Amino acid sequence: EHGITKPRGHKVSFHYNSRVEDMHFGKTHPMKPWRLTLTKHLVLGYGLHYAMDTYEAVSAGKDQVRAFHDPDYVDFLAEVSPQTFAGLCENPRFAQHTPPKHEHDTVDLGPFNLSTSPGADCPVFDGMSTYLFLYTGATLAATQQLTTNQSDIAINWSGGLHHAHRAEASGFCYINDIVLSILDMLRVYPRVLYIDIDVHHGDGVEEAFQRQPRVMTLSYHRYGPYDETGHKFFPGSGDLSDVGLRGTVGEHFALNVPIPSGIDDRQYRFLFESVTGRAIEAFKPSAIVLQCGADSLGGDRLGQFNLNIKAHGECVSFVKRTRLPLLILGGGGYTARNVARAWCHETALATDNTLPDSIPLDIVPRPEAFQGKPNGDGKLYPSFPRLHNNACKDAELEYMVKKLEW
Ligand code: TV7
Ligand code: CA
Ligand code: ZN
Repeated sequence: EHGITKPRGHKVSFHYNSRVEDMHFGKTHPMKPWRLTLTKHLVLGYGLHYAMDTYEAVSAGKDQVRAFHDPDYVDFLAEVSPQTFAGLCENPRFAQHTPPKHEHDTVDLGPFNLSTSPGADCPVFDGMSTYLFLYTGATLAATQQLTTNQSDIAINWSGGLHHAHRAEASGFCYINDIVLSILDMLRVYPRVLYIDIDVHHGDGVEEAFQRQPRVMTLSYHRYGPYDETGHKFFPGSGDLSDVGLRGTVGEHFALNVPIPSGIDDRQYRFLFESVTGRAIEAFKPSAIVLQCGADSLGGDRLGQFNLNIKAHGECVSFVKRTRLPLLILGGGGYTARNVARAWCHETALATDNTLPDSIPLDIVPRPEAFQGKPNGDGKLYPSFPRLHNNACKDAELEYMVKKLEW
């Protein structure tokens, strides 16, 4: 008996393809797609799939991605792999997109800010094209589910990659699935509100719609110098005075809430509810896209906020209470088991379920999870380096033995 019930009065759809799990950005890179494996295991372990329609995502088409991205960039992303990268860099059509070299650069950057150097934010890795077009496909399917009135809430935890620009990868993001989704939504909804609770500024989405009064972007993020060297927290934009492109009709349709490190639940809840509430009142959106980056949680490897899962989830509940068509996306999140706990909890909130403190069903490891996969550097890494040794046991332990914080 799983105890999970279908939500009353609304329909939720869940979009996912397990093929995104096998990807490796590189051995020390903070972005770990297996956090999605963990999330899936918790969602299924709790039986939350009984409360939603689940869809296996298919890859987005190149034409769909061209709705926002530069056609050269789309071709490059579709063809690139560690094997083809050097050859593609020689092609003049792509070489013209190579940024000029800076003396302080620690890594060699190729076209579109992509790189095969270790330490790059946006590395070229094995299976990368598959990964990019799949997370985008999942977001577009989720979007279609909403625009055709087949779901009231649609979820894609593998999406939410808010830094990607028209012809440039940035901050672990290659295809901006959020921009593509909002462009689709604008065909049917008069106004779309984008809310971003990732600890980083949602710069790619803001920039894409800086002249568009039918889209309001609202990002909450860490902002300001973060160490003695004067370096700014990535990407360094999103000041309070940044309100959309001045002198255009888009002015005042971007909102930014810059926040110092260490913000706690109470302070964040106050900010989130007052600013978001007022934005909804004034803008009267017809649909909402919520990017739920989990790097705003306390203890995140990259983040500097101090939120508990409960407060993070309250953002989802607050937005859900508007009863507007809602697209829920993932994003950042670098302490994998906290990411999984948060997104599983938020899947429960979306479906009006309250999770018990223990997982009622056994989490069964898949046999293929034990097979390694060669990475871009030719080395063999285990597909799920921690899942079957630590992480899921951690999750089981933390859920079943220790009481949850909420
Ligand atoms: C949405 N922070 C994405 C957030 C993107 C943050 C950055 C790293 C990082 C990259 C690594 C790595 C890292 C421990 C952390 C100015 C730089 C400094 C590369 C080392 N370890 C999201 C992007 C951010 C790559 N980038 O919003 C390989 O940290 O600060 C920067 C830029 C230049 C490049 N160097 C970092 O959450 C999904 N990168 C280890 C290996
Ligand atoms: Ca943000
Ligand atoms: Zn982030």
